[in-house]
Amino acid sequence: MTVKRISSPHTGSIGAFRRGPRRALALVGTLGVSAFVTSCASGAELDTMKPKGPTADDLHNLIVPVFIVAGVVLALVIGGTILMIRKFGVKEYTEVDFPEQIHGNTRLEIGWTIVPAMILAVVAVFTVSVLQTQNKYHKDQALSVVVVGQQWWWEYRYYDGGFDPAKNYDLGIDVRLNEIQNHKGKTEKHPVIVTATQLVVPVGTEIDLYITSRDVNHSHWIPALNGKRDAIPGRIQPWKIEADDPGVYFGQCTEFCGLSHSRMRMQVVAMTDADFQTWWAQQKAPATATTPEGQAWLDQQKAITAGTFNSKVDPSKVLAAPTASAADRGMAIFRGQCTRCHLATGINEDIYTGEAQQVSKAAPNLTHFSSRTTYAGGIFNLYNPDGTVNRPQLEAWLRNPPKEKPAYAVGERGMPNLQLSEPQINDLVEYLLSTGTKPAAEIITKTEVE
Ligand code: HEC
Ligand SMILES: [Cu+2]
Repeated sequence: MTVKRISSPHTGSIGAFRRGPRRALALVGTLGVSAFVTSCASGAELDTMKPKGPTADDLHNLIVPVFIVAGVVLALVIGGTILMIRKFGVKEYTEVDFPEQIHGNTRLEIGWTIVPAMILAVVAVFTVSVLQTQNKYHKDQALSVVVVGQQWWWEYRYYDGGFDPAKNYDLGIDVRLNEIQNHKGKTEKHPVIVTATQLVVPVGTEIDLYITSRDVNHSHWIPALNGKRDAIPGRIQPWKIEADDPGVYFGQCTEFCGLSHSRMRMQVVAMTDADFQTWWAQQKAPATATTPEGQAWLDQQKAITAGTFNSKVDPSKVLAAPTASAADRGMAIFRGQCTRCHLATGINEDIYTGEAQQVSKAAPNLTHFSSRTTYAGGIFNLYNPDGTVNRPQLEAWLRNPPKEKPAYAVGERGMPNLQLSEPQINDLVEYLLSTGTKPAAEIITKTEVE
């Protein structure tokens, strides 16, 4: 009776093994092949196995030998199991087949404890050494970028002469960062360039990144250039990237962060040093109106804000908003309708409060918007592959943003529908297109998203 009770659960499992070595093999094979095929899909933007810079190379050089060792172990275990089944499996189970019950084999047990421990120890030596290089920073490096995640886009803040979280803090737009930093003994430092979605870097240079978030947890990941780094509100996490060659490297937020998490993408655009210097100079320059009429109006508006021109004292001298140029009409609409969220240096810094009407207190900086090729978390193309402007998409975005990209707009997460009229949309599009230099054709085609 007792024997039966012990043996009956075994009957099932032995039976399954006996029936299925071929089937098990087929299953393992299919899974393996499909994993291999999907991981090697050609042109996959987020391919983790194609490093394009020294930091990513370090990771690759670690992961490949570890995979090989793991593969050998897997082969031994699976092979051993199949061998056992073949050698000791029985066709028809009878109680006589029940194997002799033994307990303990000191040599074997010590062996299978020591061998894996040694394998792991060797892997640990290499892992720790790679971690050490990954975490080594050039303090006060020339180019540092503070990376801020928010629902659902990435901001890149460039600091000239380096950013050191131990020494610097940033007033104004960085309200959320300030709250978390202890100001004592720190100097105020402002970024010279603020941009969104596209991180432009020179090739062959290690770029220090300081990653944080203004709302919930996100994770910054450019697989060709380095691994993932979490963006956590209240923390600044150091990271770094370096690209060997000019090109475009795609990324994606990899920490679930709400409704449009999958639409929180980004791209690193790596340029030659000369191209980067040109980009840098263009980005640093403030935006201007496109005609003297528009600029005169803009200057007067700023004088009114500054209190150097009193419109009540001199009502006859008050200039009417520009009418001739669509871009300048759009600029005037921008100052009126968009300032509660967006900053465009040169256009509305006098009236921008530094706190966008958002949970994150930030919206993308639009100073040189048309020098980027994708927007709204890198899901839309500003230009078509032939270099012409993708106007219908930009118009659709201004017409009803939450329809184009799901957002909890009433909860101040994402751009709301501003009920703009068609003429307003037209003027705003012209204005937005006048804000920057169109990137090189190659960048346009390489950053193209589906
Ligand atoms: C209540 C805040 C708010 C207002 C007002 C607002 N926006 Fe936005 N806007 C946002 C947010 C937030 C985003 C980022 C949306 C995303 O990527 O999910 C955004 C994104 C954009 C983008 C894409 C920028 C990029 O690089 O991704 C453009 C262009 C834009 N807004 C134009 C405008 C214009 C023009 C106006 C005024 C008519 C305006 N916005 C008013 C909050 C606002
Ligand atoms: Cu995110």
